[in-house]
Amino acid sequence: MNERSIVVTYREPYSEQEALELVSSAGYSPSVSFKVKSMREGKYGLPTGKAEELKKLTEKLNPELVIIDEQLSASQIYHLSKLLGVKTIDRIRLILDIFEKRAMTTEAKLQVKLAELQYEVPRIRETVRLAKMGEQTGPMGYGAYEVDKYIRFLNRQINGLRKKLERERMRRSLHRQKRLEEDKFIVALAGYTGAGKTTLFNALTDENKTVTGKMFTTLTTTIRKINGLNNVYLSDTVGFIERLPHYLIESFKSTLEELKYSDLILLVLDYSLDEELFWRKYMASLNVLEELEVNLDNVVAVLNKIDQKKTDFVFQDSRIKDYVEISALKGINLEKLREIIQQKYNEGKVQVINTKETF
Ligand SMILES: Nc1nc2c(ncn2[C@@H]2O[C@H](COP(=O)(O)OP(=O)(O)OP(=O)(O)O)[C@@H](O)[C@H]2O)c(=O)[nH]1
Ligand SMILES: [Mg+2]
Repeated sequence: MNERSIVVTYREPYSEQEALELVSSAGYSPSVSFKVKSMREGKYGLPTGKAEELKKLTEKLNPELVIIDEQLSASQIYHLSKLLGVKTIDRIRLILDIFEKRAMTTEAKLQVKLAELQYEVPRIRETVRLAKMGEQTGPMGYGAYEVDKYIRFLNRQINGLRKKLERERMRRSLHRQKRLEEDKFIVALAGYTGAGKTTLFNALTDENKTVTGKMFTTLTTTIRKINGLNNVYLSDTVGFIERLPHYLIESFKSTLEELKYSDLILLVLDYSLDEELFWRKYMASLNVLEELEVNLDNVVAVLNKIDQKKTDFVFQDSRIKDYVEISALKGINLEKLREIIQQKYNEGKVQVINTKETF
């Protein structure tokens, strides 16, 4: 796929940069950005004046696709694409496009399919309703039977996928149970997409998993033993992003639950970012962890990419007390990280013994 596109983004440089990265990760390129202050209002999502301006730009550039870097309602997408006369997609569809490209395992494919159906169903209904209103061909109910039938079919698919994923969840929980019985200590990597989780995973396990500059390179979970530490295993999984809709987290729950049930979480953060963007991504990551009901006492902040650190702000947050600065790529401070993991493992063991004594 190689489409010429216009991407509508918020004005802040980091929003534009992330939007362009998403667009390129989805395989759409090259794109022209069109900046706006607001994308969550009115008929088009954009203020009417801006929508008109965008229409002029669209006429001039004749792109194949317009991407709105925000979640729009079905009716906003409908009205905007009608106004522009080109295919128009929103941020969620864009992220789903990337996920669809990356999904390699059966589980990841099921998860992406579920998220897509949950995205599409309310939109199909709304789009059909609006199209009918516009056409004015007889009563509103015309064709409603077919649409209802189709939506019922999609809902059955959703239920089927949920059941399959539930079985996958059970399978995972059996594995977890086994690991628990074998006294294995599970360390999970979490963090924003592109923070360097897989690079760190490879460095600590001698694996050779794919690392790219593209977003959402990893969608599935892999677990491997950490070198040089007995009984300690590391899991790498899907990255986070800002403004992630709830149902996307919901459909990836069986994968993301690895975080909830791990003994220790390494929250990998890109410490080379400027301060504002660093905290933004940190907050987005904390939101996901909170949504998964992770206990923040079990989280260590791993401040990655110190080889590239440009500004001298320091990490400090009362919610996460333990932290370590590393470079996964250059192998800086990895020994220190191993020591922290070992120490947490020892503490964990003590806790287990105590609990056993108490009961
Ligand atoms: N300079 C520098 N770059 C790094 C470091 N660690 C990772 N990177 C780069 O950051 C980019 C993203 O790395 P990944 O390991 O794929 O990131 P990820 O967190 O697994 O990303 P997702 O799988 O998309 O969630 C790659 O280009 C890496 O080479 C580091 O310590 N220093
Ligand atoms: Mg990765």
